[in-house]
Amino acid sequence: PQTIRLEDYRPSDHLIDRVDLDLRLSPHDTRVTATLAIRPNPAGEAGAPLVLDGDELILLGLECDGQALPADAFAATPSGLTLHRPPRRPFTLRIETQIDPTANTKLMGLYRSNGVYCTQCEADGFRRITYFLDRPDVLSVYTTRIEAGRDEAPVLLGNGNPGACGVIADTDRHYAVWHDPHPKPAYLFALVGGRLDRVATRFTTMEGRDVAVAVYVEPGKGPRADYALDAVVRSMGWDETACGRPYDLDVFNVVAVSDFNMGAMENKGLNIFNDKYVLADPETATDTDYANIEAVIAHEYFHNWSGNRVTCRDWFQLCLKEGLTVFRDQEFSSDMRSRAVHRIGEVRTLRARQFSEDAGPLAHPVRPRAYAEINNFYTATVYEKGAEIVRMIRTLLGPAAFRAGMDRYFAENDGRAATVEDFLAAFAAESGRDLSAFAGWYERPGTPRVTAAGIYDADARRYTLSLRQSLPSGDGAPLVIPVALGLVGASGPIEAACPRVPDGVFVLEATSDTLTFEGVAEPPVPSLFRGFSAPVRVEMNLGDAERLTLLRHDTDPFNRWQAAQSVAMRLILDRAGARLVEADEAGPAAEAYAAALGAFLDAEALADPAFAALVLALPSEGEAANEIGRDVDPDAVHRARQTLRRHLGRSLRGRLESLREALAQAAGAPFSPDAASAGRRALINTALDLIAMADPEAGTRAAEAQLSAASNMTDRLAALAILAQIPGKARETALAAFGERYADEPLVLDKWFALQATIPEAGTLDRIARLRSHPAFAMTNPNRVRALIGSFGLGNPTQFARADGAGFALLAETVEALDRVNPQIAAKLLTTFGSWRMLEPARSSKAGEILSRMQARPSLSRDVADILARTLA
Ligand code: BAL
Ligand code: ZN
Repeated sequence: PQTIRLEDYRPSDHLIDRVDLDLRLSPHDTRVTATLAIRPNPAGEAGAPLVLDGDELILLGLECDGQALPADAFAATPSGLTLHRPPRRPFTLRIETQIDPTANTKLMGLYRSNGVYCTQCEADGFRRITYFLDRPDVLSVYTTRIEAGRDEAPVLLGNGNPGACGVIADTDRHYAVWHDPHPKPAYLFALVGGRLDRVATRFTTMEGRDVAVAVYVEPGKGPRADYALDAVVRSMGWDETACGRPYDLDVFNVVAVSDFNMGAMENKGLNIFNDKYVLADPETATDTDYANIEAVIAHEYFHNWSGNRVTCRDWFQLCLKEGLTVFRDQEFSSDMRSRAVHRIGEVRTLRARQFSEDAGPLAHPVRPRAYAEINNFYTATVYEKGAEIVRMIRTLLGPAAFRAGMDRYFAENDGRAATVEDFLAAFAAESGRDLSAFAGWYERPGTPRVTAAGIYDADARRYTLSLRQSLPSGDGAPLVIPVALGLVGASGPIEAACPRVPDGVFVLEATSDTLTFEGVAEPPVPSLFRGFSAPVRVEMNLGDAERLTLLRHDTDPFNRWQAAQSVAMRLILDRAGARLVEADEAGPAAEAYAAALGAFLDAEALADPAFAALVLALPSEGEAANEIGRDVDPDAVHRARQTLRRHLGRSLRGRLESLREALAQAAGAPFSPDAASAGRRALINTALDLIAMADPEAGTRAAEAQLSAASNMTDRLAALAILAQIPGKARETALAAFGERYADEPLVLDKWFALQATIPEAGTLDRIARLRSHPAFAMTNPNRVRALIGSFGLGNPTQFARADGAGFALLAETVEALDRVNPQIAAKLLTTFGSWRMLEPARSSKAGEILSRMQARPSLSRDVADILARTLA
């Protein structure tokens, strides 16, 4: 495939100021008439041909300034339309195309989801609707007329504000006109037509604009949209109070559809969502679902400024809108919930997804320099590491200069397609700080490593801390790394003087540096990267006792959690490294760890159950594998982690049972999805999980009781998840009953698919084969595929990376079959192979063989071919 490079960027030779679209929706024969007001771009090449993008289009008509064009004046194929000699002045092009939304299983462009017409145009779906300059730096004002059968599509929605609507005389059809006054790139175009229920409210902006806010869902699901609607209103309020950003149209619509490639899409004034991130009630949604809905609703809404009002010049700048908007939604969720708990969740996600991506063959800079298929760059690196970069800017500048920089960025770039340089320039201007070295974070792939070493001189009451940074990509200028830090002693925080750590943040700008703290009265333990102040791996030779001092006494909740994680990780790695097989020998270090957790629970669990649940949770097998980095045996990692869990369960059993009782009383009824209630449920269920590890029989009984008594999906699913890990009749009975109970609830069945796909047993492959024939499973629905096959690849390391290669084969077969239906999702699924090279030789050679066989197949999509080539490189 052709490689597109950042260095080759050139402005478009033409601009399109206005777009008038007329779409006559019909299941197999939709007609699109686009009337485009085009002019030469003064910044482009004079007299250049007009080259419009297309993808699987049928051209029915073409006129320039009202005249049909002679055959030698243009060339049209399904994938492009070229005017060889376009006028050198403003002109109007009228293009009529024909498309088949029902046949569109790629879910890009205009398609039908459960009978609802909807669109997805980012990154390059608009060219599947009409021929266009489908690039983000061409901004146009759109007026859209949508026409459809009244019965088939009583609701017709477009971008912007509603205009005229009515029935078409003597037909069963009607129409609606929408006008969006804000110039936008084509990727933000959207329309919806279908039979949908509406829940609505109103919001008055800080500027006094009265906005009609609505969420549209499939008929009958209205009550499940209330939480999402509330999240929209809270997002609108937060963006005003926290960021000074008001909404700018008279309506804001959210539509939930069941077939969607992404989580959701920020189309101007008409956000289209994967229904998984809208629909919620206690019977069908877990606490995690509620939190995700809140976050994704906020994310898409916040794009209205960070993405829509200020968009990206080209797709290399994707992090400009995505990293920034993730940062904004993280801040929103932190304000709505517990900041510390949320931060830990963000870092767990980053480490699980981004650190592994950065350590494997798909590693790329936050701002990539080249791509063959842009859809493959909607990655954890662009999103999550991109958000960490914005967070580091705030840490470096402080909140006031950061806010001023954001305000300047929006003011200077409103209505423009901007670059990372524009973003950094706004902060540099406000803070007076040179950010050119900091910009390295956008350019350098790989997770930096910071190695720390400390020396305490008791006589001088001096502590010396050395820090050294290194990047996997070897040489190059050092990065600018904000290190939030402090010192902690045996009985609490230590106040010590170090002028180079103002406000608790040292900025590591050189490859190595040394800090000296004076007046340190006792041997300190350094608490480094408080709040995870930079996306780095930290190495310091601290003993367990020192780390457990941090768990007890650090003032930074993130590092308290991190301390417990680090001890657990070392215990898992030691055991996995020795490839110990005996089941129950935990050892004295594990005893000390369990004792520290016990003391922590006694002191704090009831005061902050959500935090306690996180402290009790061990690092995942994937994280442990990443930490090992090479020659990984997933079975050894699994056994090591299970042994430690079992040990914790046995050591803490009495406490865990008392906690469950105390928390159950406090949980109360009715169900509320608020963070405090969710935290109590999290600890209740984490405790049950450990109890079941210690005593599977008692765990089974307790899980069965919880399953039948549960008043909400969080408790029900947690109980089922515990049963799913314990082989036997109870498991099969519970799984079958759950499957029957929710046979008509696809989003709940997704949880059921995922639970079964992640059972770490040899029989799971057969189970998945059976579930692929389940009536609810469909290769055409991305959520189903992600639930059953994606969860297997991402969440079942022992079976995906089976020594016989059968797990890899299952994934590969699915990718090949899916590639003919939906290449974008097929390529995403294939990224589960990202860590194949770090496996021990027998497993990695099996993976390599299977990937190479796939690469030899003819007619792979560009999406899959690109991931394959990079994975095998
Ligand atoms: N822009 C694609 C979906 C999202 O990140 O909001
Ligand atoms: Zn986004």
